[in-house]
Amino acid sequence: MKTKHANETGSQAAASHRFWWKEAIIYQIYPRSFKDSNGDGIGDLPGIISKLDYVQSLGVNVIWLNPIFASPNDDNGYDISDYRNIMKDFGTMKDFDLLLKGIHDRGMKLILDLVVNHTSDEHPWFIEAHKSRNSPYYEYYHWWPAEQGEPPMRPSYFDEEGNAWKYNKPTNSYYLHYFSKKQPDLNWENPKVRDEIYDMMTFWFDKGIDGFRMDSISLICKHANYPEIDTRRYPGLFDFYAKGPHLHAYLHEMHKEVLSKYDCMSVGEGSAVTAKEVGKFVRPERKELNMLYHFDAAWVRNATAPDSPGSGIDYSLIALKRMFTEWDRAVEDGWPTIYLGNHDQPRMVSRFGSDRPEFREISAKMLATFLLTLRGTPCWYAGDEIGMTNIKFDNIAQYKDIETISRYKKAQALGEDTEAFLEEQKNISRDNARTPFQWNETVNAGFTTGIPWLPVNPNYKQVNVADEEENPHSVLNYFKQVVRFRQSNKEFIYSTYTLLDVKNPQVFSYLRENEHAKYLIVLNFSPLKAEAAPGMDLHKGKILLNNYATPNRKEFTHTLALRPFEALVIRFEKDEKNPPA
Ligand code: ISL
Ligand code: CA
Repeated sequence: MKTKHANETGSQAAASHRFWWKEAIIYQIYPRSFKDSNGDGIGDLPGIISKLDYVQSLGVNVIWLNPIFASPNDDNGYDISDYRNIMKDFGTMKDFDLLLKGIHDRGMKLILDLVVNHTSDEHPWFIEAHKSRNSPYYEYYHWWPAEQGEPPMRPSYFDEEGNAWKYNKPTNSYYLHYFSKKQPDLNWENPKVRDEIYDMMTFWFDKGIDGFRMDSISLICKHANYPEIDTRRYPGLFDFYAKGPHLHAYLHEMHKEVLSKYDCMSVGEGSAVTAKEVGKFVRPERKELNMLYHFDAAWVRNATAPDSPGSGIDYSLIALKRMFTEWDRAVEDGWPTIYLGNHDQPRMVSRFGSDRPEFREISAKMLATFLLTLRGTPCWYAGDEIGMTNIKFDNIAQYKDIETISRYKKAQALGEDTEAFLEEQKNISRDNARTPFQWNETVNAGFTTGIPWLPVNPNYKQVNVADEEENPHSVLNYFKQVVRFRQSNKEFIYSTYTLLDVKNPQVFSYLRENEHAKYLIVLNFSPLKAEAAPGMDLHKGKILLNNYATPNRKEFTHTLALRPFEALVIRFEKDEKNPPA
């Protein structure tokens, strides 16, 4: 599939330049939790194949699968032991080929997860490397020789003791692992490692995949002389990890060696990348990646205080608005990607909407309007289209996620308040988003005939695809409506974005504008009534989308009265003689 490549020269850099990946809606599937075909309680590739008609019915056009490669599953597939084989739990290469064909036959595309910051410690490279300093694979990883004393402090994200160095006796040295000790970091400084990775990427492209989501890509390049880190400058230290000296040289090289040869999508996970830095990754003339997603929205709840006690919102919506606007501007000449939830985050309706029964559906619809009408390619997490919510486990024994478990153990060892920790995990643990997909109201929500690897959310009798397909007012049917609006209106996709009503503590309003029309999007993020004042004459607007079944019939002049979590998309024709103010 060597066609005209996706990352052309600077002259084509304009944000309006059209590519399929800008017009895509990415549908993210966590394979372990989507559909089990053989009753072992674990979702698998044949399960996904059996549900491709459903995915197609949504109107989305790109599927992103979390890692499906051979793995001992210390971190659910983010610890890969063989990049060219399929995880046994998920099926075989034959299943993969059928899946890819099924996706392409339905006019959709497939992107895979590229996990190359680290491998599994059970990858043959590491098995060889850890035996001897003389192994040709030793330099595939990062080591600190013990004769030089204790290695400089490096924190680990998943390690129970928090230490990213682990001593290895046969080599009398420590290896580096930013994540768990079963996820040793690859040494990108070694050109052989980079060649292996580019070959592996080429292997999958030649099979016909359409791109990669790149895991932890900002962390791949290390300061390989291991300086002591100034913790005042980098308090969390992940910030330091994301700024390795040759990072952009490597991404540029990857583009040249692989990405430039295919008409593909590349979307990086931008851990610790700031809005100021994103341009370096995605400005088209730099020839690195198409898009990069950030963590700023995910952290807004922890990082900001409510705007006003009367807003009914327990974080700063004004900060969230500013943040999305800043990121939009930061990639004015590139292309944003938008998400509010994924397999690492809690369910978006529980975090940014409300999972209280009276608000769950309406707020899930409001958030769908948001994700699908911002400028950028939306990354939609499977299950959000039916309004799936956090499961909120009570007990540490219910959790399967290495992050929650290792942090719990660490808190315990430090004598910290584990009750408070568990309360917090109800809202933020990654397992909240990993519970099985809710297909119908039969046992285990139709996910498996066996025992599901993670419990099904008990609300599956109210929240499931089968019921929502029947109900014209369901979250699912509203989602499809917004998808249709976006997919049938390419001009809208390329429209500019402008934030309005900046200081409103309850309402997120913005204008999308092109040659022919202006679209006003008004979103009440609060469980209370609200008023929007977008600062324009509204009376000529035509309502295209409204998440309430009973339409908002108010005559609008300059303000809009909104019901709790109400969302409106209003179109204004552009008439040169009579512009809409
Ligand atoms: O924000 C972070 C550090 O700044 C972390 O969230 C970290 O970058 C993030 O957890 C990376 O996530 C990805 O890599 C992990 C895996 O467990 C996640 O599921 C994946 O999305 C290790 O491969
Ligand atoms: Ca299975």
